[in-house]
Amino acid sequence: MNANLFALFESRFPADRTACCIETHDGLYYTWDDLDRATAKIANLLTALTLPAGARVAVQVEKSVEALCLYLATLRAGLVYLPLNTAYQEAEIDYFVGDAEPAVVVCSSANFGWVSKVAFKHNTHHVFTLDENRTGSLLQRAAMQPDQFTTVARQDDDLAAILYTSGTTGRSKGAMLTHRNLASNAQTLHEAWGWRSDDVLLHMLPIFHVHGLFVASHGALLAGAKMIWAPKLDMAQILKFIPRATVMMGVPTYYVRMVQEPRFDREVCANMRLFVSGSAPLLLETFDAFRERTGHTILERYGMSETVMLVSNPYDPAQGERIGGTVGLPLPGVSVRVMDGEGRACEPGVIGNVEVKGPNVFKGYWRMPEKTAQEFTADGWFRTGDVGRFGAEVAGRAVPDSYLTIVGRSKDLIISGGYNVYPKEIESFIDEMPGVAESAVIGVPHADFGEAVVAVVVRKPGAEIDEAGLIGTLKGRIANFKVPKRVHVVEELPRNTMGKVQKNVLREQYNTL
Ligand code: MLC
Ligand code: AMP
Repeated sequence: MNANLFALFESRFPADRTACCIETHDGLYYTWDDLDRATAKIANLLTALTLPAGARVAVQVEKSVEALCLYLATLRAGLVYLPLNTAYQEAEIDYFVGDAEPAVVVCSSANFGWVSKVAFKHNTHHVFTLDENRTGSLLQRAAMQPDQFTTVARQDDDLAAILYTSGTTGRSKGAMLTHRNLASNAQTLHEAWGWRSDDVLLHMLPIFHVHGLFVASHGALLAGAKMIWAPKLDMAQILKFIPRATVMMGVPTYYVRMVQEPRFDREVCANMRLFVSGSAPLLLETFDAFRERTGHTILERYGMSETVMLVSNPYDPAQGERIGGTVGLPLPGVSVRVMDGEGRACEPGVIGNVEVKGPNVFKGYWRMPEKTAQEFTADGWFRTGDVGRFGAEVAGRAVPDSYLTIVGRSKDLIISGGYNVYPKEIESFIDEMPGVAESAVIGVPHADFGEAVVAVVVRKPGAEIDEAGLIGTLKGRIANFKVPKRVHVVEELPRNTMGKVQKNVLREQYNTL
């Protein structure tokens, strides 16, 4: 059997391929036949480049149906997909391209000038453009290719995608995901969340991270269900399309904004079957407010780039209640344990490190065998870097011992609006700036983004540091969501007796924006 993930999707295409597969926010309709032909053409183009096995296709483009087709075509051609956040700037892209050495880079035509320079510098000779209005050299070249393609045979363990996740040391790591990782997780979620062929997914997430690219798109593709495709979070479009949708997924900021919208009520979401939240903690107050407003109980789940989805609140009430503040039960086939500092399993109610195992757990970090080895225990469990507990209680309510609650992170990580920001990376950019002696970057509570990035900066003797100037410089260098919303200039950073910066002290001191 062909383990290629695309072969699995193909096997689930509906019998009527003239049915609508994707409807866009601006009124275009793509049938399942269209999806088949478009992916075949791009797969033929990629194949014609005669790339070596395992070649990477790095993509930084705005969201479009054609961008999804490029992802699917890469799978279909047996190559490895490497999605990149559109907010990344030159220094960030330079690192990813240098590290991953992709054979092909696809970018927007607006960025072609600098992206192609970066690509050529790293010996990537195939650079195509793709824009959200269905133009660019990729589609021009693909248009000349045949519209049939036999999906390339892949083994379970072959790479399907590499997802870069920032590292605690400041260097991003490429998480290598195999066809089996993605296929097993998609099938598990298909069952667990009761996907149906008559579902309609309102797809409003970006497609360069796990949540939008895998969890949401794979769900609809595997069910042979239709998607309504919108470029980004937009309340007007939610109000327009949700009456026809049955499933929607979002990071917590999506739900915060929905409950703030007075017109978002029971009536507009009467047709909905399932709202899923993940990528960051959903506040209990948002969970409660959403239920009160709409009558729907958000299903919160927990996962990460290295593992796809791990734990989910139940879909089916017969399997249990959705409990706000918890992330639910380990998904079928996924094992989760909470361990103390000595490598012993914690009793229910006791907080410890979350470790996981299963067919969904990645193959390792790209070209970082030591880092990979460090992140796995001797008995083969992956250390998530998240801290949690089974059971106990949330907001005074008893939680069954089978339910996991994420209470924090052992990794120094900020999650802002569902995007990960590693303080170390931002600190290294700030520390290079003139007048800066050192810095500490922390996350503070933020009503919209959950957490916001704040920098505490020590100036060199006699130097002046201007908050707006520092923020302005950073905006030109790193992705906008990583830029601190505030900069506090101080004389020195609080340190413990070991000389380590006490970020908890800073978080208390600067806990509002
Ligand atoms: C935008 N801005 C942010 C931000 N997003 N600041 C902090 N954190 C964020 N996440 C800033 C911009 O820099 C800009 O500032 C201003 O907000 C307006 O930008 P925008 O693009 O118009 O914002 P908006 O469209 O409102 O975007 C917010 C958002 C977006 C929440 C819709 O961030 C988003 O789509 N997040 C989803 C992330 C996601 O898909 N995560 C899944 C990861 S997978 P300025 O100053 O420049 O004007 C994963 C695994 C798992 O974690 O379990 O799923
Ligand atoms: P990423 O590296 O972008 O894949 O982010 C994964 C991280 O997001 C996890 O390790 C968690 O810290 C966090 N995360 C994902 N889902 C949840 C959730 N439902 N609750 C709390 N944290 C979450």
